[in-house]
Amino acid sequence: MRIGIVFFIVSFFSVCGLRAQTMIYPVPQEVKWGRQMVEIPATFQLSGETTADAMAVNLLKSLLKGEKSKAGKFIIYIGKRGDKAVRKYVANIPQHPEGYYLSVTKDRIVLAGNDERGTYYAVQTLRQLLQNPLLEVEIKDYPVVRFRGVVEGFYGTPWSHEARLRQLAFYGENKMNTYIYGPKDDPYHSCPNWRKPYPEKEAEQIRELAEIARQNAVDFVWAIHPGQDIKWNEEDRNLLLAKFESMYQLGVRAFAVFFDDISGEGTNPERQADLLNDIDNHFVKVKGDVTPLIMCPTEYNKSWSNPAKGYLTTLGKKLNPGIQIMWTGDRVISDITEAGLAWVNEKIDRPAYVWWNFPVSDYVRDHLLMGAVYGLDTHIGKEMSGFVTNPMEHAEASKIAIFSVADYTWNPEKYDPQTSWIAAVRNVLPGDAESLQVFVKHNSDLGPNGHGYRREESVEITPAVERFLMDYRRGQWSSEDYLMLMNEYARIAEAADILSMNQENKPLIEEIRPWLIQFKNMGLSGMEVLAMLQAVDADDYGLFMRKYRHVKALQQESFLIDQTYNQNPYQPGVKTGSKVMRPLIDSLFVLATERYNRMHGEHLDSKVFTSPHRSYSTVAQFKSLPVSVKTNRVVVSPMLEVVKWGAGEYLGVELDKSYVAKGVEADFGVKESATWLQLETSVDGKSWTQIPLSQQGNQVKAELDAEVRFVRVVNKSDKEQEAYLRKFVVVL
Ligand code: V0N
Repeated sequence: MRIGIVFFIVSFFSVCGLRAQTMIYPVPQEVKWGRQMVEIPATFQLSGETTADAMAVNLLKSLLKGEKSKAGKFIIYIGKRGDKAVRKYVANIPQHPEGYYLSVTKDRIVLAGNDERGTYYAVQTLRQLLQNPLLEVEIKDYPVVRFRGVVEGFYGTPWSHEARLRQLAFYGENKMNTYIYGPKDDPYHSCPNWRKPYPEKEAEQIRELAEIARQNAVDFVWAIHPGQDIKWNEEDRNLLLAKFESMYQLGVRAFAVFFDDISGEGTNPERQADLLNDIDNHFVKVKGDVTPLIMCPTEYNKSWSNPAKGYLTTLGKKLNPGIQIMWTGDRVISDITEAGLAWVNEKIDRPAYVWWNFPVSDYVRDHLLMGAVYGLDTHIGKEMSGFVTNPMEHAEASKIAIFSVADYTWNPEKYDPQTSWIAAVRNVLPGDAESLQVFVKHNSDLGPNGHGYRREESVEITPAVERFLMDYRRGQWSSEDYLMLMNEYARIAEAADILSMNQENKPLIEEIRPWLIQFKNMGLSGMEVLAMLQAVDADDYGLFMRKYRHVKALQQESFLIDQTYNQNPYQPGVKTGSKVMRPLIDSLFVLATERYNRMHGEHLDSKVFTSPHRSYSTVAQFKSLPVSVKTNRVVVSPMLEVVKWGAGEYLGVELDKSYVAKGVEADFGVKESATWLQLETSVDGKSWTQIPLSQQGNQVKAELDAEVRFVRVVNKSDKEQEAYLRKFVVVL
């Protein structure tokens, strides 16, 4: 074949290959690839650097290796609409806020923004193009959703200052323009200290965050959470304005007021609206350089809204038009749908500013939520004014979801959950993307939880898992399924070790290390349980006993890991592969052991080792509450949500055998719980002994000095009670 054709074919496929590699995220609105490779020469001209956005110019210079020179043939034009340097290209710039035109040809690069942020985003796109050999390209791009980013709004340990600095750089790279600072457990954000200025150290950190945000084209929004104890008077209004003023002095130019998760007078919508309009009229509008005020309503999701009361319509009618109203969807944790937005937008008389409670995990703290971002309608970009994701307390691990939220909010119509997820993994850990992909596949579901929100997990291997389990129960299995499962568990064990040694993103590895330890245990356990099956099938007693003992030891190790790490007071412990891969191991262990016992008349214990004690209840919300052991205390995991405790219903603990217990300590979040609660103990679960409870504030306790195996609290009143499960401990 003539060499010319060969060359053409080779270059054609290499160009396609390049395009696939140089996928740009967020996915741009319009990309036209050329055929020619482009080489930026050692010397080039830079036109517009004195008038273009300083951040954009700084970023551009950091990307270029060669030298600026007047004599350079190759010219780089940078500027925004109206700047002389890009005058010739202004017709190509999209007429959208933060839009830009980027073109790369053999003798020039044009970076033309519709505004300063657009210019900055053009350079961020060029940064991605330069990660591969440069091809001719013409891009016209802009974001569909106006405010895009993250709300640090979770319960639990707030992110560290260093983690926040890394986040801001990540948002700049992914064209997110909003970071809302609102950690529920920061006392200067919420009550009691929202009225007080930050102490010196924290103030300096806020100042630095506001500055670094600006350098990454991110609005640093400082949120205040005054609702739980605010008084609707002049004094508190002035204190709030003074706090905003002190934040303004620290460089903050964007503000929010949250009224979520409060009770009492602070929930009054008329008062809320008056306060916000005051802030808008006497602070935001007066300053002139502050972005639109954001508020989070008390009724922040449809399931909590009572249209008859007119809370949302009151806000919609009274709040100044420019004020943004946040919304989590049809429920606290919810997909974001066209119908759901239509419902709320009509009531608040403006496009909602979405607060998406994913991947936040403060109600399932033993799980990592690193799965794909999905459940977001792709045709509603214009129905929302903003979209911020509420992440996990694990900042680096949250980047998987944050990356895809950036992708979705920039260009919802072109968003694809799977490709975005894979790109997110590659972006967060380029060096070990394959191992991280294995890890996130099996760390995405939440397990059973009070919100009933679930996620896909272990999707590709699930058909083989279900087929194999069904076959094995019938007494046979297919060897290709067996090998597929063995291989998946091997991949899990490999990934755990490879990731734990990764040096590329150490903060990420430190965050997920407990889950890596548990992941390794699971990989090994899966391989060894499958080996157990093989030994039963081969009727090899010696081999079976070896594997059986090893799996039992691994089960105890897994329990120990779960008891040792991440011991928060709500969902302590470390769960991984909890939807598919761990349950399969437990099922196969029981089936293989029982089959072995039948074949050999043995009585090996086929129970999977987990917590020696368990909780049980007739209250729906108390179903399968985790129980953990802390030295001599048997602790039922607390819950955030308010609980409806029906008459006669009970919450109990069953110990693995009877003990002489010392006492019970509890807190049900209300002062008079001892009047309607009855404490009972039993050895056999049939005859019960009533035990007097003493109450001090919300704390109730009882002394015991008796043989017990069951301990329960019963609602002995004749009506449903409201309470919170703050603490329920049996002291042995
Ligand atoms: C859950 C649950 N929300 C909170 C926090 C938290 C998130 O991170 O942001 C998810 O757990 C508030 C929120 N604001 C828009 O979403 C609130 C809850 C349920 C019942 C309650 C109290 C809190 F009684």
